[in-house]
Amino acid sequence: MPQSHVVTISRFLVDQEHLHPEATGAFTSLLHDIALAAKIISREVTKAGLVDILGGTDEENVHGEQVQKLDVFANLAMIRALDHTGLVACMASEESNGLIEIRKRFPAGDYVVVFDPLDGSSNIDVNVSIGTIWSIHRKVSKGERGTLEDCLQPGTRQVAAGYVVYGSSTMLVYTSGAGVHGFTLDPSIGEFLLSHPQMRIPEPPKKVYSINEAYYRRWSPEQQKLVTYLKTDGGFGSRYIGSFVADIHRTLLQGGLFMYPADSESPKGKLRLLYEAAPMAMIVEQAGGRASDGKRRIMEVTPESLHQRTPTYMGSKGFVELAEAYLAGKA
Ligand code: AHM
Ligand code: MG
Repeated sequence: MPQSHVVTISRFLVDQEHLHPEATGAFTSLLHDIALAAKIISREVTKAGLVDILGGTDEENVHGEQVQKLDVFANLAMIRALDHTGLVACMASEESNGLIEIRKRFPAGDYVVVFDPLDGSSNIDVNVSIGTIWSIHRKVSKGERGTLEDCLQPGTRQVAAGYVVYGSSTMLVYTSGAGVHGFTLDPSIGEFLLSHPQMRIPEPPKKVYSINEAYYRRWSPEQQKLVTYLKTDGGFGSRYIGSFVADIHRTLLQGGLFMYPADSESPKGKLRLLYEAAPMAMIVEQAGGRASDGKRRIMEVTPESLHQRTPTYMGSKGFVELAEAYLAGKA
């Protein structure tokens, strides 16, 4: 690629900012900080296989440092990249039970960041792709510091959402409501480079469904009927990585239908609304797809608690609508 065509994430964010004369630069700076955390987590993820050589969790490594579990490390990397910036009012994370307040010695800002620092962590030990998911809201409460109310906003109020997939390469994909853009990390220069501008789920999509089919017996008769149709008369193929970020990334690039339904043991499914489903819903919709809990847009659901779960159906619009029709008993 000629040098003039290389667009770093920094340049891209600044160019986007210039499209909004009212912008203060705070939002650009926030995305920058998240990209930095992603690079730090990525570096650590690529070293994961060396843990047994360098020392395991709760042990000291060869440098005399305590080795942390990767998900704990990722959580701290996100918090540390954001808490001192004066841009963030409060945060919430899959790894932290309650609200993450900004420490008193740092100023608080106008944005709220919620995240799953390392999703799919059961895949770490087998060297399969994992990811980070994040979402940004504007603070709505009146006080100086953020509150629970600021975190518990519906997906429609997100000002940006994104994910990082640590795969054969590390990619950062984000939307701020004007399309979805993907950047690939060039580890030799430590920069995310624009590789996938204006991502759209392809039409016609690849006919692929993605679900943990081992739970078949726990599903509703409607869910069973849907999957039976997809793999017989529907003519669909199947792919399931078991890493939400990686499964959605494939769905964005190729099309398909990702499902994590409710079942008799998990009446609300497994995935978390606030920092897993809602950010991915914004990205999928921005890429021309649909994201539903089986009945309604995930984006329109107001969370009642930080770690609330939701059934999840995402991907090519027509496929998600087909799933909704089956679940409503209309197909
Ligand atoms: P985690 O947050 O504990 O990592 O769990 C979330 C992961 C998702 O990445 C993935 O879609 C799902 O769990 C897979 O679950 P299952 O093993 O039940 O199919
Ligand atoms: Mg998770």
